[in-house]
Amino acid sequence: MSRHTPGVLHRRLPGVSAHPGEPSDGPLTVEELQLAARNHSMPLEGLRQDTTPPGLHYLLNHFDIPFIDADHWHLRVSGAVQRSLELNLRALRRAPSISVPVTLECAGNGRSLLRPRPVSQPWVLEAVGTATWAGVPLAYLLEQAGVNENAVEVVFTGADEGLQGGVRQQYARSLPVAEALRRDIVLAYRMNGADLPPQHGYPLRLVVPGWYGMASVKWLSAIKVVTKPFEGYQQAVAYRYQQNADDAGAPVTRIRVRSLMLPPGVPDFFTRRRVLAAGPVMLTGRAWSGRAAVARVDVGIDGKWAPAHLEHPAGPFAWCAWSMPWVADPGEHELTCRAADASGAVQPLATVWNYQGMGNNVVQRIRVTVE
Ligand SMILES: Nc1nc2c(c(=O)[nH]1)N[C@H]1C(S)=C(S)[C@@H](COP(=O)(O)O)O[C@H]1N2
Ligand SMILES: [Mo]
Repeated sequence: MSRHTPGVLHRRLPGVSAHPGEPSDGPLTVEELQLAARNHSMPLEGLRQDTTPPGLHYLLNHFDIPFIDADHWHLRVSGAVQRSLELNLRALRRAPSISVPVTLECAGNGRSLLRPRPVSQPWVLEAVGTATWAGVPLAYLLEQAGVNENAVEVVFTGADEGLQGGVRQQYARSLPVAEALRRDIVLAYRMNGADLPPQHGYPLRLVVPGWYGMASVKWLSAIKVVTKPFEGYQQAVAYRYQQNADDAGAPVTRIRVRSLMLPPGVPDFFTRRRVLAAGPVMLTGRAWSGRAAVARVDVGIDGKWAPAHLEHPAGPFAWCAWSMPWVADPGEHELTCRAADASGAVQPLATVWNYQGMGNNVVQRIRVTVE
């Protein structure tokens, strides 16, 4: 290594490449297994509940969960503002508050279904959850600070730190100013009515309804209003729709429309294949989109589609329940569900590949044996 290392922030460790590896057709690696053991998805039976209990809500942490002493923690709001702010947890709890039901989904959900497989957190289809997040509206704090005319983005930095792509960093993401001023973005100190659990961002996290999960920065330590687009790793390198490693790609933003079905019957322990008794069964699930309201869900049984009944969601960015009765006849069946949103977007029937495995909202297929 050079003796003239410019500083720890952009130092690349010897032997660490910019990417975890090229997409692979090989078996799952030990590194993917290690990530899968640290981060978990929502068991599909979590689709039964409107609100996902914290232990069932999916989890994605890039680095270590920081240990934060809330008595000495504070949030700093600075940069291109009229007056910088510094607030502790008590001050935040005294500020006006809102409570927002939000479906969060990891942008990498569905990654393991791609061929070749982008090598990272190996999600299947369940990196999703819906919680009620309560705290201070971000817009309120930004208005208190007074955003300058020349501001373009707001950068959110978490207390967690590590290396990714050989780059030493604190987890950080930005939002355009206009987006940051939305009334429903919350600096949450409560999840489903309780303090945030450590793994979900204690004591304070950002929640950006409608955006894939990477925008909702946990363990928030600083908010900085900036006059140039933020170029941090999680903004400029990760979370891009790329065709190859050299493609600058387009930024990943809002959640694409998706639906999931609660698998009927009982699973086989190892294969998760379902076994179901013949006769009437109510097929149920949830559907969501961060771009527009869910407009319809169709359920496919052995390739034959019929519309499901939709219920109202708890909020504009919370999933909605759907159901469809089925009379299961003995034999092997394939069950599918497919949602469309009010923008006209519909889930693809086949995977659409990209280099980082982002936004794969392909339909779910469940094999069942009816006895
Ligand atoms: N500080 C910090 N915030 C973070 C992350 C992280 O690793 N560090 N992961 C992001 C990603 S990629 C996702 S999908 C969501 C996951 O939120 P959850 O674990 O509460 O479900 O948090 C986001 N916020
Ligand atoms: Mo994510």
